[in-house]
Amino acid sequence: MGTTVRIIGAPMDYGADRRGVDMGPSAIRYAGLADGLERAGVDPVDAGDLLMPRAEERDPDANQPSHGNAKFLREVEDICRRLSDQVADALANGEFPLVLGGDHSVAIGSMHGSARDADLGTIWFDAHADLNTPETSPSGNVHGMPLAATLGRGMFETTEWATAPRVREDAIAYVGLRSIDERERELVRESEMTAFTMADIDERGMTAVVEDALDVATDGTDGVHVSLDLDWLDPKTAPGVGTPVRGGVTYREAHAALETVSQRHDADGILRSMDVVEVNPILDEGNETATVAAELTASAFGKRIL
Ligand code: B3U
Ligand code: MN
Ligand code: MN
Repeated sequence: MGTTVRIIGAPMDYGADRRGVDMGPSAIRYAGLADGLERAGVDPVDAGDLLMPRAEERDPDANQPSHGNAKFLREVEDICRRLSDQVADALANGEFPLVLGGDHSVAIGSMHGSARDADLGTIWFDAHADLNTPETSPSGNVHGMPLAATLGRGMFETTEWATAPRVREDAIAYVGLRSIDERERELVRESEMTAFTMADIDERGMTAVVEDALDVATDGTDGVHVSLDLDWLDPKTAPGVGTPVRGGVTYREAHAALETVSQRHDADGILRSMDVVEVNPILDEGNETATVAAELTASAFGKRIL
């Protein structure tokens, strides 16, 4: 029997300005996620989507002033609490939790659940650093803050639903950074995280960079969380995202990266949880971004050309 992968849909769009990312889970499923996973040799089980109220029915500023400019933080909290429970339940059942976003604020819940009973390493495939605090965020969008929330930075210091003490800061590796805000840059520099930028990928090649990222994420940890933000890819390959940044990862580099993760998993069983986020079907062209998301997920679970 192969690994059972529990697909958990988190159609969260409270963390981003542009509506439509709530349709991400449906689009990724429609693009053939389950088939791809089966062909990769794992058994997908679909847990459906977490229910969430429409953003229009909520007041984005209801949580102020306790959390500065962080919009919809009460709604994000409610969803992340439920998501954390689902991820922890899947792991307790011996299943692998695969979370489909939604915007990247869902990672707060998935990492919180994954790190309840394990010291967690993390690989963050993203154009952005997602380390803003409510104090530093230029947008107030929580999808630019998940790592700060998880690490308890700034106003998140007392946010017990978000902060996951067993997420090891020194075992977080960024891969593919190319858009960091002014004040966020200081936070990244001062942190214990390892940042591999697009410049590192240009210089050394994707496979070598991801091998190093895996070394960081597995050093002294019990397992690795992979967080895949589709804006990591170049907008020509993945146009259906809310905050595209040009100069991103190519289709082939992306597959090489996820295959490298999968090979390490085959050898050492390192993977523990994963999220696939920021697919926005409204902004997409012919469901291309969701298709790439489904394909890359299958690569992560071991789908090979031969
Ligand atoms: N750093 C900016 C933009 C951003 C972060 N994550 C995404 N966009 N997807 C911010 O709003 O924090
Ligand atoms: Mn992100
Ligand atoms: Mn991003």
